[in-house]
Amino acid sequence: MVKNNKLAAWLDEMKSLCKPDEVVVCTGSTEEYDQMWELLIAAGAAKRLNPEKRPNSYLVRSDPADVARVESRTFICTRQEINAGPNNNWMAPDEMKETLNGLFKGCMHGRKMYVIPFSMGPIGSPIAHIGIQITDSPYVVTSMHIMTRVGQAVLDELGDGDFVPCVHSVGKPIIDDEADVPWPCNPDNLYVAHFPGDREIWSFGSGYGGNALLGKKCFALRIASAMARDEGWLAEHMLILKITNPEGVVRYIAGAFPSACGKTNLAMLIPTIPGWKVETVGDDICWMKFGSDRRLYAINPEAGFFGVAPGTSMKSNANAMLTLNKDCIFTNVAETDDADVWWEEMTEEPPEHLIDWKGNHWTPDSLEPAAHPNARFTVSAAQCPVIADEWEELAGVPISAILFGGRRATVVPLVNEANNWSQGVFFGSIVSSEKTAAAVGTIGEIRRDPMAMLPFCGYNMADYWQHWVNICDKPNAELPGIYYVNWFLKDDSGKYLWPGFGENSRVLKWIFERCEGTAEAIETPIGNLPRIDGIDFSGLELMQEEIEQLLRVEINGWLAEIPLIEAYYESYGDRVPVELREELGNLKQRLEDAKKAAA
Ligand code: O2Y
Ligand code: MN
Repeated sequence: MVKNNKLAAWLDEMKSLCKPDEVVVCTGSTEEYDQMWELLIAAGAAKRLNPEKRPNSYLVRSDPADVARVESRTFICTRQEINAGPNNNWMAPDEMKETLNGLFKGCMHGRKMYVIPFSMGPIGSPIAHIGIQITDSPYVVTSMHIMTRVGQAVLDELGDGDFVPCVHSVGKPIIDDEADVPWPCNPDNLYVAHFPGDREIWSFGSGYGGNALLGKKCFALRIASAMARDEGWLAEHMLILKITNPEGVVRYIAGAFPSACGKTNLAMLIPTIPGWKVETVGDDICWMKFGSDRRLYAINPEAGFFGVAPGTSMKSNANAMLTLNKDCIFTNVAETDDADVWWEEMTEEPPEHLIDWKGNHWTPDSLEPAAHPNARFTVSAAQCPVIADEWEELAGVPISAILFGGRRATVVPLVNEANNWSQGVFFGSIVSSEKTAAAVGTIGEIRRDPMAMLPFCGYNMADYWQHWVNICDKPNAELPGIYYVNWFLKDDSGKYLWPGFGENSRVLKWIFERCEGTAEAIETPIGNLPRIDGIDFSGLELMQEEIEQLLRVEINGWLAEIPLIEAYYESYGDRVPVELREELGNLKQRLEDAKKAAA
């Protein structure tokens, strides 16, 4: 029952605004989950998969106009535009509230309003926070059951405390008993609006993923990043790994990677080096707060994985595939003739016949992909065969190292250790991927994705960097080491130099041993690199020349990068931390000195 005064008043207000036929407070029970599926099946949005092959699993087809996060309709509503920064779309809070009040008026007519009390993080963790989402989408209820912790236990934990109100509607009231559509949405009036000042989220018009499951990107990153700034912690777009060495020593590593850099694969990596073990704590989001020992402790605020299906296979990510054997939701994948699922690259050969994500017949001769490229699986993290025992530890896990990774064919070496915290923040701020293929010996068009947070930082990116810099002001803080990694270097013929996947464990081993103080590094103008024999490359078919390329300090390449970074910093104006400008200036000086010395 609802005992929280703020919650009771807010629910009354939302009920009067949205005018649902009924209000249902979600319990998080299995019965509730099953009921939602009955509704979705009856509506024609979902289908139960073959229970022999995929027990208790469902296939959902969304409206083809509602298939992904929509950054162009995502807004940060701060009083002053500069506080949202050039990295965000901005609208003044009053103006946005007026627009939303108009859109939400009567928007749940003919539908039920589900009230979802959810915890981001294990219930009761000092690092966790609570949200309440209202929604008119049963699909959102099922997904929130998997992706967060839902129900009465959350309300009990909340007591009279504060929560983040998350208002969601698919934006399609049912008027005059008209027939409903299988996947109601309103893409022409889409808004995903964040109010960091009031710590509120309002989303209208989409039922899909990051637009609609408001605990994920909206709360756990955009609103939480602003909360973290105000309260001295970090809300990051990072995976969390547990690594155990052959002697049984354990360390935890967090890592930020932009999309399409194999983040979920790294989170579930199967190491190729004997005796080493890698387990998963989280695959997408990481909240870190200081513990009483002044170390940063991390939790995965989510309870499930919402992963991209296409490209996932026993070869690329066996642990993800094994996670998906039962109790899953698949959205916009293809359906096989025996009522199972398929997506591109799941098997080497595609089936002879499928029903594609739009519900049409599909054969290997079809011109369109069978699954939508952003087709997703939703599954409980507890089902992952390599989930770490302590993944729900209330205190979190102590982080020893932070990885920042991009996708660069040249210039950025396989691994580079920051000399200190501010150089590490500098690395995070310049993380980049090539948008276009680079011609041999050139740099392709570069897209910066600082800390992999470009679409997810809930305030001005330059202020966010300052917050990162300031983290080291905590007296006697024992901060993690910071490492810039790049799995995507190519040789002159355009072939990847590094095999990636499980072999990334070799780089993790070096980082682990740096944390232990047992591995050596060479100080270079760009940071601390492994010696040429510092990484265990044994058993890999790498030539000496290739190893040298992987660990090379490309003085000219970095010098060419300096004006690009200067221009990029300029685009964030005078709020860029002086510490980062100094890092850039010092890097330039060291590179010029090294060039002179080599001449
Ligand atoms: O397209 C969406 O709605 C989801 S985007 C997403 C989902 C899971 C993990 N990461 C992401 C992302 O865009 O980083
Ligand atoms: Mn993500």
